[in-house]
Amino acid sequence: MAIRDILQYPDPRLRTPAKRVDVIDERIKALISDMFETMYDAPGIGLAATQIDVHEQVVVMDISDNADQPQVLINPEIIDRDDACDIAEEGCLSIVGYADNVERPIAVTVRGLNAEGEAFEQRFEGLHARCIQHELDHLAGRLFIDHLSALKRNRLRRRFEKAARQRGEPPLKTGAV
Ligand code: GNR
Ligand code: NI
Repeated sequence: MAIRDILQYPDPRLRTPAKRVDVIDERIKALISDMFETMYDAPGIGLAATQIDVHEQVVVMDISDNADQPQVLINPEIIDRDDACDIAEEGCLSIVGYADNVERPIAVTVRGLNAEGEAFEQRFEGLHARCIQHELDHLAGRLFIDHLSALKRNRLRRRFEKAARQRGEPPLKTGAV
């Protein structure tokens, strides 16, 4: 088990679409275990493999107060979404120090595999539904700030590029984020 580093926006690797998992082998099991350790340590209520620079469709989630409801979603797909939306504040372990309101469907039905490789289909509501949509965005290379206005996003990009420069990271190619 190991806590892995979480990529920080505007790292262009956060834009990599994740590939489907073919076989749930020891490597994927170790990945899941490291993802839980990294998520609980942060702490966060969800983590997509993308965030630790592994571009495979794996999500871990636990929205409970006691860290006792771990859930694994492999190759997750949203197969149905409610028409009704609500707006609530989101944050992201890859965009530390910024939170904002995002509008999303209030419930989604998800199809995928669990940690044992068994197929599931489940309807999620409330914070569960919001977290899943946020994590599935990560697997597609999207971030919650992509749902904000272009004005806000541009302002945030400049702010986080400056922070990255101050950490001594190399400048990005124009248009990379
Ligand atoms: O810890 C997290 N909290 C959160 C709050 C509202 C909506 C989504 C989230 S997910 C976030 C952890 C994270 O960045 N997952 O990708
Ligand atoms: Ni996130």
